[in-house]
Amino acid sequence: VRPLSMALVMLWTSAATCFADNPVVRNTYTADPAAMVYNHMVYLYTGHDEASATGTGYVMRDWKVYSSTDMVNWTDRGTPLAVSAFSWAKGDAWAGQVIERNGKFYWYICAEHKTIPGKAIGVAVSDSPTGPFRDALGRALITNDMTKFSGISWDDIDPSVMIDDNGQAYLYWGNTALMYVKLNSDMISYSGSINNVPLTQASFGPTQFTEAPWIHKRNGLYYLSYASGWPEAISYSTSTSPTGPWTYRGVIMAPTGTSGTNHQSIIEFKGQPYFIYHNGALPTGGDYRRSVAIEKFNYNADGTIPTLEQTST
Ligand code: FUB
Repeated sequence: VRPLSMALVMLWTSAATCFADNPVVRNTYTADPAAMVYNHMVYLYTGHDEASATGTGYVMRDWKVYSSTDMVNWTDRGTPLAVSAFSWAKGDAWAGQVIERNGKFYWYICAEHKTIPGKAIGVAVSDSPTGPFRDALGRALITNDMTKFSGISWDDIDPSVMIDDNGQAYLYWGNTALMYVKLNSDMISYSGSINNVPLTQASFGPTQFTEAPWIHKRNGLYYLSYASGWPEAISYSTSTSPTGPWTYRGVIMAPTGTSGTNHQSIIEFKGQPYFIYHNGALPTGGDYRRSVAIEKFNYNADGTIPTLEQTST
């Protein structure tokens, strides 16, 4: 791993450029990567860990975005969204995801609600993938008093969105309990009830859903990957329908060893699948100072995802 001090020197000589080696961003701590392919470009939306080296909790105030045309050279596109953009939120810029629909970009985020105890999910909108983004609703889309599946106040986290081929959009999210709802085509409202997703696991423990759902579709099959157990592995299930039933398929990545959490996105860019995740591998990194990393992979012939090792340089 390239020492942070050396990375900082390189940053000063090469203003907005990040590096190809894992972790891919070395001048700041980034977490919860959500990648979006749009117009021959990959946009990588991340959380931003600002805890001190001895910190014992998350310090997360805003979200960052990077872009690349080759998954090797990354350009820092700034910090286009902060918790302060949401008048209903009071902190904790936790994981989110951006998706495009009809030329608008919707950024689903999680933050701590000011008046309804617990985490909540909001949505910001922009005409550009790099912002500026503004709160689309002026209130949260999902709050803790609407969802009673887990009994905890931080279950309304980690939104992931997919628009199916027929135009129906789905929002998934959760901690301990996994939930989904059908979004309307305006992408900022929903119809029908909030549903709990039963997942079939091979066993309890390391494969059990913890958080960080990510939904993607390939060759007519829906893939639901998620952080499982503790420390978190990344596991996945598949289904022939976005509403299940889901069949457990295995672990994609074992716990990283440097961060208790992991959080993934899975994309295909120029015909190559990528698994994007976080660890604590930078010098003085760890649970609250995480870093985004990327692995290339190929699906097995039967559509399953192989187990992936972390790489670093
Ligand atoms: O970054 C804060 C939280 O840690 C995320 O919401 C979870 O997925 C875990 O990565």
